[in-house]
Amino acid sequence: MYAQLVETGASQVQVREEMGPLERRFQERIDAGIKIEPKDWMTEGYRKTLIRQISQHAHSEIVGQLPEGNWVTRAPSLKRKAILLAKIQDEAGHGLYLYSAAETLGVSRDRLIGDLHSGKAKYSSIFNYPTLTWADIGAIGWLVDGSAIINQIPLCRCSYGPYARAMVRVCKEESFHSRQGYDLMLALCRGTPEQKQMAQDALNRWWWPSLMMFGPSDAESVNSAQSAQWRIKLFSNDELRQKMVDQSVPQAEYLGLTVPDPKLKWNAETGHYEFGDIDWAEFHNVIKGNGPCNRDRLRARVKAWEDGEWFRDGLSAHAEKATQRAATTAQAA
Ligand code: FAQ
Repeated sequence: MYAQLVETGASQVQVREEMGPLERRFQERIDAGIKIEPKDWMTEGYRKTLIRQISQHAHSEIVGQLPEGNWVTRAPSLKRKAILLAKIQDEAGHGLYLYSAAETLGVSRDRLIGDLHSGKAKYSSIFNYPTLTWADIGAIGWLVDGSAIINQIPLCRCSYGPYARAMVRVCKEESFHSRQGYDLMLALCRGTPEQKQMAQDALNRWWWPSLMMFGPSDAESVNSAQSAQWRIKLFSNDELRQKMVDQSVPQAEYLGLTVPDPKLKWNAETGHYEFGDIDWAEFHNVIKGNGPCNRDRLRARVKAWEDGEWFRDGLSAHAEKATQRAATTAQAA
């Protein structure tokens, strides 16, 4: 039996009264806070939504290495280089946990990677902006990893077990990433006037794209209502974006920097900052593939995949031989 779908603004959600017995039982488990595990029964919509979100998330981690990788050879000290290398390596690890979590839903990693390389799959808009100066590395840690943590802490409690568990470790590592970014910004802001200006310029360029990371406004978010019903999303895009603004503005003040938003204003009644309009045309343009670096990012990923083919083939041949050897030894015993 198919559940009836009902329009709720931009989204559609399943009406409980119209659910079949399996769907109802599934939703009741989610409502009771019981984690869904790979071998449990789940609706096709839930499976597809998770494959979409987890794979986009994995792609973001992998593509997200590229803007920072641009500065490994130019880090200003050995200490900063070691920190940056460790961070970029962590991002690769996050991608791997996430691809593994997606695979538990019955999709192959090769298909997911194929979708990224063909331009079919999305990844976070933020990684399509260039890293023009060393201060951009600080701004990414502070604002981009800071936003990633705000978005990902609730995901540690999401309904799908493998995704929730992967997020626990990811969030711990993101916390280190965010601190190193703020520490870098602090060093620049306590440095020469030119260094402080470099930090301000990075904040100017990364502020608005960081706010866009949280996705379209709630009114425009097509997936939110259903993902909230399935407890994949525990907070809305706008709620998380507001948390990011409320957290980052005092941090910018401490650095002595100005947030590039003339409409930014503290509202004592709501206890939140009010902020200006996001340029959604820019956001849509970037996710359509027309941001400043989209083409470069995909080209770099495809090249890395092609360059690594001989190594993957070698690993597969070695694994096959090891399996054959183990089978021969077992037969002989
Ligand atoms: N960029 O209906 P909604 C990181 C798409 S990891 C591109 O609201 P949903 C770590 C969305 O996919 C950063 N596309 O969608 C790091 C959907 O299109 P679709 C990644 C976006 O899924 C730091 C359409 O718009 N984090 O930074 C974006 O309910 C430093 C409608 O949107 C995650 O992936 C965007 N910003 O909510 C690494 C977290 N926003 O798929 C390296 C997990 C929206 O229907 C260095 N993901 N879209 O064709 C999520 O929480 C959610 O997927 C949202 C979007 C909140 C991103």
